[in-house]
Amino acid sequence: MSVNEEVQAPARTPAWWTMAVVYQIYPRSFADSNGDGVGDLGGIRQHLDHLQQLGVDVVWLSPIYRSPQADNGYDISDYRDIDPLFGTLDEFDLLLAELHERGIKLVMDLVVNHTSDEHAWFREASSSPENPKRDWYVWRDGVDRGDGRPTEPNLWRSAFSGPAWTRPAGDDLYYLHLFAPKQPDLNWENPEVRDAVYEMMNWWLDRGVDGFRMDVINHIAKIQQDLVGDSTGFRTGPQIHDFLQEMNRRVFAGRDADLITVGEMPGVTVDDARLFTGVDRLELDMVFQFEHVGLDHGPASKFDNVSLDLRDLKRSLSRWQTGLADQGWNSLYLGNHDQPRSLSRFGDDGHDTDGRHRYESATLLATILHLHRGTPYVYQGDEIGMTNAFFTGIEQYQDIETVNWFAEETAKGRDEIELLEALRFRSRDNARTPVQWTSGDQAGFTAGTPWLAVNPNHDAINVETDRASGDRSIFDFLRRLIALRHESPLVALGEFALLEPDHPTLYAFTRSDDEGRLLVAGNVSGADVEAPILLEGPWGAGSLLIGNYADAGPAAVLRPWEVRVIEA
Ligand code: TEU
Repeated sequence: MSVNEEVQAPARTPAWWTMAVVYQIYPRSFADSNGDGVGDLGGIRQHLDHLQQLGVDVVWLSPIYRSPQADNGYDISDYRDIDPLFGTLDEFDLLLAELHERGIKLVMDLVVNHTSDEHAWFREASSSPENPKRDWYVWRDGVDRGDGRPTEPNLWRSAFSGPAWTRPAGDDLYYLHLFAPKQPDLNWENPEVRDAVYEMMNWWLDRGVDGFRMDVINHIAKIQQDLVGDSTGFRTGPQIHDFLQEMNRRVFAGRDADLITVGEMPGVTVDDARLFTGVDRLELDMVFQFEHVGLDHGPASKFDNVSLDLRDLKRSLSRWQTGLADQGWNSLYLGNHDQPRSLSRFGDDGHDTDGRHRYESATLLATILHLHRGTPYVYQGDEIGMTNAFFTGIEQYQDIETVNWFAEETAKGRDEIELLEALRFRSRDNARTPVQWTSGDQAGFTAGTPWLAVNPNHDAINVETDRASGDRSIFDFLRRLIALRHESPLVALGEFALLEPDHPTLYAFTRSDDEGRLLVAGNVSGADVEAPILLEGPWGAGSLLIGNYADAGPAAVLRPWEVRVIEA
């Protein structure tokens, strides 16, 4: 079958995950049960009530495999073991059983674009050019760029600074690493690599896990001629569809109805996503796309902050809604362990703003996200409105991307104050500070010293305080949004239509199906906004399904960060 062929999906029962909500746990920052300062499986097991009360259907764990932790576990040295930092396989089995008892599924992070350089496969591959595992990785000759001395095979840069190629001491060739030198890329063109990955995936599914979140999975398909040329084909090569269809046949076939698969895919377009997620193409259930989280990036890099124009965000998300309406499926997210905290990025976090509307802005953002069509992903801490870290010194940061970028830019002579300012908004560590459980010591995260500082605002922002806040609890509001998706096919599946695309602060859209319709109208600003739409057509006589102000307020004005979902 031609890989680009689009197949029209016939009407069928919607998959369970169209009504599901996923909660992402970044284990090292969730909860520490043994006082070593790093979150672990024991810590997760202590907070299962939290997840169950929130009502999420699925937990996705960022990597817990054995790893030297150069990239916090996204550098795996053994795919079939748990890193001692987090626990043991026995403890993992317990966690899985306890989640299942509560009706919660568990998704593993699958990091197979690259391994750790300490994985046995790479140790063998780098031991000699004749080693049978040599071709499991991507090796190329250096290129003479005119000075008689061979340098890297092409000009690709690592996402974590420096060239994407390293020549080990004593070796003639360079190996490819799109991320850190400690994360060598696997060679997916080699069928032995694919066999080994599929076997490992089956091993986890046989153990009982319910699916995979696949790290940079579109990077497994490189455009081969570009590996020695200087163009940009390090991802989404045409063979990607063959790889994913093969994976589907070899791993998911026969059990896919119970599973959930999501491919993380930087740079993919709506058209790509239609192919990856069209039901009859048998590739993936959904993808994480990056368009909407790139809108506030300047031309230089992700650290180049430009202010977000809400109109761009609305148009972007709306294009994905429309593009995947008849084929494929959206994942919905505003933040994760790589992105700034969504409240700091889009809301009123009390830092450069006055913070009076932290509750309203957090609930507004959640409502907009959860009322789109797709599967929503909640990142740990968002359920209580956690904010960026706002570190002030480079020594406070741990993230490899942050640390390397700062060193590279200071070496170019850039002003440190300016760099720190950029990190304050963009460093991945903003989302990685420990979950704030209480107002007490280390926010109740650990009895020891946390691997990354707890945000000082934990005295006010923490699970205990939020849950005692009555009708101003963000957790409780989110719980209601999640329940709404479970109860309402209209919320899960209804058709999406954007209203007021050119309005700079009003975010309005409708959802509709044969049985009913909803209007979502939100004020993405700290000032009142006129919203005549609230009185137009059927909406004036509609009823409020959920909103984030306790009293009714003016009929056609939305107050600061107010959102209303109206049923007509
Ligand atoms: O991230 C891939 C990715 O493209 C980026 O979001 C990345 O985090 C980086 O910020 C680019 O600027 C995935 C994981 O989510 C991330 O944590 C890993 O570091 C990365 O892959 C490598 O495994």
